[in-house]
Amino acid sequence: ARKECKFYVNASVKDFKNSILWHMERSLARATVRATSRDWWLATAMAVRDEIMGRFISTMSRQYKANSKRVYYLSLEYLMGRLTEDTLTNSGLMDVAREALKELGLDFDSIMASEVDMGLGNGGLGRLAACFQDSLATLDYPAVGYGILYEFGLFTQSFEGGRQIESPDNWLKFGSPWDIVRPEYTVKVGIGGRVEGVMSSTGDWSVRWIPEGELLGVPWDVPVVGYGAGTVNFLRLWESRATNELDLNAFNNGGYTQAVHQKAMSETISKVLYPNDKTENGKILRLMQQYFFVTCSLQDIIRRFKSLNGENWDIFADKVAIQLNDTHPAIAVPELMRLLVDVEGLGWDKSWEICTHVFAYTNHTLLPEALEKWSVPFFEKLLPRHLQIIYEINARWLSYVESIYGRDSDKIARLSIIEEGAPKMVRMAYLSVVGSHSVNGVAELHSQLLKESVLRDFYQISPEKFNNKTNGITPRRWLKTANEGLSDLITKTLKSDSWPKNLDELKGLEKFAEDSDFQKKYMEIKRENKAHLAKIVKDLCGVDLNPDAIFDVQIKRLHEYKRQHLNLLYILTLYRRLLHNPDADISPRAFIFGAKAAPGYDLAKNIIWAINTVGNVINNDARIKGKLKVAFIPNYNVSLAMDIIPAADVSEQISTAGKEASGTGNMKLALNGAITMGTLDGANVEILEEVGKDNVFIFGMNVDEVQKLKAEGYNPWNVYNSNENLKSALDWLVSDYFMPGNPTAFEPLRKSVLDWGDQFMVCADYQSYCDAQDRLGEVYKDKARWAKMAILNTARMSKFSSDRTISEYADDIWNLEKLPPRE
Ligand code: 26Q
Repeated sequence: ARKECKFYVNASVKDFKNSILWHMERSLARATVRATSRDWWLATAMAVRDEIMGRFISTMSRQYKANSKRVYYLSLEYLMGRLTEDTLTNSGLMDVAREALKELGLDFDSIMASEVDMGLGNGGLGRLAACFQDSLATLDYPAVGYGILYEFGLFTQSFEGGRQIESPDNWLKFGSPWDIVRPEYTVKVGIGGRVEGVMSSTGDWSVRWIPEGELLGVPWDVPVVGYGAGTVNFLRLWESRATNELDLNAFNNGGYTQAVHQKAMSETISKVLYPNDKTENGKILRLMQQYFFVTCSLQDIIRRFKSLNGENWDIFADKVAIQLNDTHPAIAVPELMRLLVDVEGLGWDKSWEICTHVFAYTNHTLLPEALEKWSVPFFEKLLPRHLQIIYEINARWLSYVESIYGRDSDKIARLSIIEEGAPKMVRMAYLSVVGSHSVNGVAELHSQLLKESVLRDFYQISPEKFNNKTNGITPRRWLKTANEGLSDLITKTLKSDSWPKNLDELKGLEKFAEDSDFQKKYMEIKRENKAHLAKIVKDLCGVDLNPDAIFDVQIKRLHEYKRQHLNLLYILTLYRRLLHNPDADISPRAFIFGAKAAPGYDLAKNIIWAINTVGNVINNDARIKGKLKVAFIPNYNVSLAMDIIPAADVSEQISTAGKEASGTGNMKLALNGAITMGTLDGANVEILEEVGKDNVFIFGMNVDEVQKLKAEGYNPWNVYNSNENLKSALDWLVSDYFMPGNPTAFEPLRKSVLDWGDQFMVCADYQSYCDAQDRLGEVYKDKARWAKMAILNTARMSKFSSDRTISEYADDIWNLEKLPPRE
């Protein structure tokens, strides 16, 4: 029997088409003959929005009536991408919309391309938050995602002479049909000022924060449609605004320009997303962003709790679970204490009990330099009451530590939330661990290393807090929407269209892995996707890619630990080999990159420049007969990912073992039939476990070997001096072959892997990487074998559905029940 999925909204093509035309006239005031692509997209978005609004309202009232527990996800980032296409997929209206636009004589894909990405995130962490929202709604969990409505998302990247140029991403310039303002839930936010002792009516002394300034948080809601539209949850994103009172006071004192200045300052808080995916230390605006969105969200949570339960604080933790997406919202711990102790008048012990039952913390990095710390003087100035509360939390924590270990001053210094030094620093990860009942890593290996390294002392005291939640990705966006060809083949082959909600069904493809007819169909779709990407690459990079070449893809933020430069060294090695022997029988390769560098990360920018420069020379070298191509796609973002991933043959996951917490691009690529070329790092380890060693290429040192070599005293020069190919590649890079007249251009890159100690062991893994890449090139020649590998990757990826991840969070951490529609 054919399995089918229930959809809660329905529309005929005729009605949907009329709705588009209705919006074109009534919402957009446009005659169809004059309508632009953007107009058509907007009218289509409004037509879909109309269809889901009823589901949105019924979800809210269902959750309110049931007074069920909700999870609140606190994240500074949501990398949503475009919303319309995915909403069409999840509401089940995709085919209807396609047909409607076709009948109007329009090309669906080019209309949808008018939507600007919602790029309110840097990379993995922000995209994970977006996938989680999709799964929460799909699984009918009551949930809200809180964040900031940045006016400017992650910068737009372009290249000039191969070098990265950043420009502002003014995504909201013309508004969005997907956000709904809720002025009635506006919240007040204090900042700065001082702390005062006050006598309460009962004669007790208590403490109160008298902020110096005040501003407002205005919430904008973005609907999140679950697959089938049974549940429509929402993101609530805060925008900062100046208060009217503030203006008026200054105005009355004759300070009109001062008042306008104040207003502008208040409104900068939500202006821009910080483009770093490592901690940028000491930016006061960043701390203000964190506090701003945290207090808005907590006040909103408390308002709703009270409207349902009054002051029955005993059940707060039965109604509220709060997940901290890394330490960025960690200020929530002292802020909830302040709201409960100072504002609601609960005692410290009771408040602390509530806090530790409500909060759970997810760690996303082991890199010690990326662990967030804020200076104590900063806190003093911006959040004086919070600093007091943190000191109180720390004092109680350290006396507990002392009750276990005695006066072991070493232990105490290591476990203290305050790091001694000039200035003293608040360790946000420690604050998060102490204030939470759960601490999780994002892949098995990462969670293990957390317990052994950065949080070791905490693990010894509270082992029960620590757990793993291996990341996942939503198959709705990353397979159903992004790869329609493969999705249709899967649906036909499995005779089921419920696999997007039940990804385990993909296992049913295993029995077709060696079926030559299925292999042919599967690889034909891959080839179509490659041809489609080749057009995009031609358009964006001016580079011609041959769809029969191996599409070897590395798409992720640019970081030394991710080792895009190791990939470049192999490209140089292959190029040199081809120059020595232009007739070498190698599988033609297209190396495709997508990566943004943090604007202040010079070495990352140098690597981008090097790849572009080397690529340009290779692409124009007739001697190698097009066997090698390099394309660096500018402005890599979620929408480009949806074009690149379905076209990939090879997925580069080559971080130094122990450095990549999980990775999620690795999962998206494997699901779409790309073979992983990877180290034993992050979730690669689990991908290997799922697909089996014959269906992935593993190379390089593992974590133990990395640690051992470091301990022995690693010297990259020894590798360089004994490896002819490595030496040639690195020397070539600083000759004037690639940069006539400017041979020192890429000296920083070369120095980083030689003179500066090669922190990420590029030289150490170089030979192993080249060998694995050469093996891959040989395997690709056997078409049937390659097809089987690709199919088995798709068939065996079901573990990495974010539905599995979210179910685990709900069961193990949040104790959260589903609340499906009753019909
Ligand atoms: C912090 C303070 C100040 C400014 C910026 C930041 C900041 C912003 C973003 C620090 C880190 C990030 C993002 C980190 C991130 O994306 N980590 C990735 O998370 C993924 C989801 O768990 C993992 O798969 C990746 O392995 C991990 O690198």
